[in-house]
Amino acid sequence: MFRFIHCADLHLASPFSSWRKLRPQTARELALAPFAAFDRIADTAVSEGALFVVLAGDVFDTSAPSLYAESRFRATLEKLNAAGIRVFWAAGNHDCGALTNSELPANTVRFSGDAPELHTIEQNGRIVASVAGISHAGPGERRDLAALTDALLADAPGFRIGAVHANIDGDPDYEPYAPAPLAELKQGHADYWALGHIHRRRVLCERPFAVYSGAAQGRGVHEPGARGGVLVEVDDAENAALRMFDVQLFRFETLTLDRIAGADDLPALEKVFRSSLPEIKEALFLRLVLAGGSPLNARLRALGQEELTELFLPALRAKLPKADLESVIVNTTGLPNAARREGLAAEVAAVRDSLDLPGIAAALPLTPAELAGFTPAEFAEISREAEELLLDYLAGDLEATR
Ligand SMILES: [Mn+2]
Repeated sequence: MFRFIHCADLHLASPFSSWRKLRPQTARELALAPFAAFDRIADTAVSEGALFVVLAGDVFDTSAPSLYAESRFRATLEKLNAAGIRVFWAAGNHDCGALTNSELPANTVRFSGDAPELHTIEQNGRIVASVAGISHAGPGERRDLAALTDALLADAPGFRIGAVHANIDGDPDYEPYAPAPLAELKQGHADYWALGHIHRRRVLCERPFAVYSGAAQGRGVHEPGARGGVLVEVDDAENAALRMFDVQLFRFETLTLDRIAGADDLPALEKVFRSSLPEIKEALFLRLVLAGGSPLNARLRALGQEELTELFLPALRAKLPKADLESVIVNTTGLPNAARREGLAAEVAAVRDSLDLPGIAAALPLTPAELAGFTPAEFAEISREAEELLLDYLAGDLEATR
């Protein structure tokens, strides 16, 4: 039995630039989080007795990482080196030019961008695994890196791992770098494809495994949830078992409150907010979205971002002490004007009474049998809903009803 760890998309030295202006201290904390996340992955490798770690690209956010970023990365590689854990790094679109000509710690292989390489891993003097991979040669990689890598695995000994940063099966949310169809991976020689590029955790298939570990630290509300790496345990019959483990220092989540029409003052709105909060006890950055009709619409819209954050932070902290607000988005609309609505009600009722309902029913694309399927109570309900809808349209903001 042996274990290895697969991770990807660390995006070390990601700038978090959108935070800098408003909250420089927070920007600093966020910028350090990916380094700490990688360090936690290394700690997991050590504590789980992993033989090696596969980095499937976008280790750095940039091909020209700062000396600080490089030194933090090297420190973690050295920690793995000291524990006798090897590291295989297949660079992606973001880090294709990073540390290409630098000497790395003795445990670390950075795959070339020119041609795939194959390395074997021994345990107690016996080869238990082969790792093949190739880096992106430059930004905008269009070669089928999986196919190139697979060719090397054909006669490789032990459990076979292919490491590439690639868009498998053309995920439209991500750039089409190193594209390859999943069918090709399934028919190839690998037992496990360690993939990077897609930031969500995803097991594309088993036998062989084709796995996106996802990013190790979310970088905004577009990357919500728990994140980390994959611990793979391979038994002596080369059956693999996967365990996703979390390392993120912060989580990002979005909470949308779109039923706040009844909250007509601040305490009422705070109460809805508190009771809707997720039970996430760890460090959390929450985006609060207020939507739908609200009697507080105009007063909410009058506030700036800083004021909104200050307004809701105490209620958030009261329930989740480690949470912070990423932002508060006000997408509310006004409630339909009550007085105007009342004035229109009689007119709408008069229209309803003048309608030739049997005639309308006959014109519907329904058979008499289908129409007969509605009970009188259901007809009354449909009629009432239609009336409300018409009143909303006539008296209020159209969006308030959608
Ligand atoms: Mn990435």
